[in-house]
Amino acid sequence: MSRIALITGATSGIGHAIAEAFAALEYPLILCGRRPDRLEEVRQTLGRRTRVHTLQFDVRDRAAVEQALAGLPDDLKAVDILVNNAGNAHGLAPIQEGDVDDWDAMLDGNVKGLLYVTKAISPGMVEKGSGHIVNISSIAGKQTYANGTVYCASKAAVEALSEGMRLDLTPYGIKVSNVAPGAVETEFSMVRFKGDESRAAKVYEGFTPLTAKDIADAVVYIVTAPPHVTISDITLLAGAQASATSINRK
Ligand code: NDP
Ligand code: 8X3
Repeated sequence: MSRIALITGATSGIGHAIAEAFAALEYPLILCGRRPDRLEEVRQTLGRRTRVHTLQFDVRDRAAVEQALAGLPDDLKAVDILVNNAGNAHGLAPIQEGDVDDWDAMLDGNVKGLLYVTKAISPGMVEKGSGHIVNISSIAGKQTYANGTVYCASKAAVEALSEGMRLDLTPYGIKVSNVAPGAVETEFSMVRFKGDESRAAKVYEGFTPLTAKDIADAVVYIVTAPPHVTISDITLLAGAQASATSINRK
C-alpha cells in the first residue's frame, strides 16, 4: 500500500536513511530540512524511485512550519506517516557552563519543532481516522548523562510527548511510535561539537556504532507492522553499548 510520508530532517543521517528506505517502498515523500542544496540532492536521487516533494523550513520557526505545511499540494496533504526526526544536540557542558543559545536550539528544535509539525499534520490524520507518527527520541531521553543535561531533557520531553500523543490519538486510529537510538554515526557529533572533526570522531572510536540505516530498518518494521500491532517504543543500542554512557571500546 502506498502511503504518503513526511520526514523532518531528511537532509542527512537518520532522516535521510529513512527517506531512502521509504523510497524503496515507493511511498510518496515529503522531505524537509533547512539546507537547500541537500534537499535538491535528495529530491533528485530519490526522485528516481518515487515522488519526492521537498520543503525547506526551520522547525523552530512556527510561522514557517505552518506556511510550508499549509502549502502542500492537494494530493500530498493527506499525510499517512509523519516521522518527527529533525533535531540535534548542541554542545556538551555542565549546566553551569552551558550556552543558553545551545539550550534554545535544542529545546526549540527537538521539542517545540516536533510539536509545531505535529500540530500541522495530526488534525488531517484525525479527520481520516488513520495515520502513524514516529518520533525519533534517544537513549538520552531515557538516561540522563553528565554534560548532556539539556539535550537529555529535550529527549525526555520527546518520550513524554510520544506517550501522551499515543493516549490522545489512538482513539482516532493513529499509531504513535517512539524510537530511541543509542550511538549512531551521522553528522550528529559534528553538529554537537560545532564542526570540530577530531572531537566528533572520538565519539565513535574503538567500537562499531549504529548506522542510520540500522535505525531506518527499525522504522520500516514499525510502519509496516500489521494494523493490529503498534510498536510503541523501541530502543536500539550499538552492539558494544550497554547504556547511554557505557560503551565497550577496544
Ligand atoms: P544529523 O545531524 O545527521 O541530522 C539532523 C537532521 O535534522 C538534518 O537533516 C538537519 O537538517 C535536521 N535539522 C536539525 N535541526 C533542524 C531545524 N532546526 N529545523 C529543521 N531541520 C533541522 O543527525 P542524526 O541523523 O543523528 O539526528 C536525527 C535525529 O536522531 C535527531 O533528533 C537526533 O537527536 C536523533 N538521535 C541521534 C542519535 C545519534 O547518535 N546520531 C542517537 C539518538 C537520537 P538541516 O541541517 O538541513 O536543517
Ligand atoms: C544521541 C545519542 O547518547 O549521544 O541522542 O545522546 S547520545
